[in-house]
Amino acid sequence: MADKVFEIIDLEEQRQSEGLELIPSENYASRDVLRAMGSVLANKYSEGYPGRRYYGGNQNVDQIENLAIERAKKLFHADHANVQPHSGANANEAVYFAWCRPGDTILAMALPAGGHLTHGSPVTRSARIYNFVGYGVTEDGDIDYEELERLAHEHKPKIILVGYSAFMKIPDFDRVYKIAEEVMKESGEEILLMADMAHVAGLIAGGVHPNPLDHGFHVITSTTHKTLRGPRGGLIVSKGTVGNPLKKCEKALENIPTLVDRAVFPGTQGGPLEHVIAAKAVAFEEDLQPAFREYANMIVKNAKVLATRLQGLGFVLQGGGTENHLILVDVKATAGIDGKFYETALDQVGLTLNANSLPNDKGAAFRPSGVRLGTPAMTTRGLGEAEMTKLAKWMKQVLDICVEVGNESGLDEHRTQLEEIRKEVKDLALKFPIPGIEKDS
Ligand code: DSN
Repeated sequence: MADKVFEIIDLEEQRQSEGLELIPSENYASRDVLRAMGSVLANKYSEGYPGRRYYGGNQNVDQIENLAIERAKKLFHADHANVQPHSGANANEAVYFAWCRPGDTILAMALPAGGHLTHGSPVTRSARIYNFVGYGVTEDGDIDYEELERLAHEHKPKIILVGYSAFMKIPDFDRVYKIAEEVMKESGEEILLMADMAHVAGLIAGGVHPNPLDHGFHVITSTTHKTLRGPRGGLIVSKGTVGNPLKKCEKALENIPTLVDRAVFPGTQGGPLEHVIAAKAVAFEEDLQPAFREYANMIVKNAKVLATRLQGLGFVLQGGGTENHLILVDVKATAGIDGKFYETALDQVGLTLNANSLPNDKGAAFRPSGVRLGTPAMTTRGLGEAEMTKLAKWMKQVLDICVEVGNESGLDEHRTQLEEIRKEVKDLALKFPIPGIEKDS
């Protein structure tokens, strides 16, 4: 008899197929990516790096990891890639560890402004070890560069970090580079310019978003499962001289590749997940194809159309719209309800997104005033302008129901109407099968 786990996986496959995934950090990996992840590579230990392992039997694994490294370098115009981080959080942790001592200052976007937990939120390990100083965003949703500049001069950080999980503008990497240069002149100390591009890495790879490494940044961290459409995992790419990771090297920006390698293993991780690294290699090859450039372009196009349609229906959007894949709706300002209630109601019709805090949000962390959504997953399924229009219409219908009933328990009064919308969502979703789980005909 099949394990219960597989029954539940089937249910999840059905949920994904019949609903529309609007969470901007999720996507659908291809069947080849899934196949590599479920391979015998999962059986292997390979601590170390290609050609320098602490275990025997790595002749095949070495080839795979080298492929992943070479493809990642090509995607991001990098001198070096480390494909071993288990996640984006681990990738960030490794870069901090590579460059900072405990107590050193890191200047990063504050969490309430759209930054990520691992950029120094007080509840994380990183905040206990390093001294994070947070910059914010302006009224129109852009990075507050004046504040960033003032804080950089005041605190002389060891790292300036540009990265976020709820930000809709294209960062001005040149401006941050210039700020760092001025501060370095004052202090005589090198500053590491780090970009956490987890959300937009696929847009960079697809040529529709600037690449921080082309604008003087030294290192990019990322996840591999968001817009890059690979397996769940992390990645670090950098500029500099690639040295022997088994040997100590001087702390200098030029040595960032080696410092990063040493910080990933043995600094912060043990055995790499070579089945996941194989899946990263497969995804990176897919990302290098011309079709991926079209995909990246379409993600942004869809996001802009969706933002415009939502605004046309009265939705208030943080920052007035989007320049990337991500939209932040101010649900409170739009309809006087909180983001969690709206998220719950949308879930009932098969539209999955997440409640999210807005800059300077007065709502509780679990009941913030906004919701965050995006187009990477829907674009993978092939949805376009016409479907974005339908989606905005459903979102408005559900919002109106929420306003009428006032809270979650009231949703039952509109069960029939919600089920009708759910059926429309399902009918549309099934017309756009998920590439990785399409059945053979
Ligand atoms: N949890 C991710 C997101 O949803 O943005 C960031 O790592």
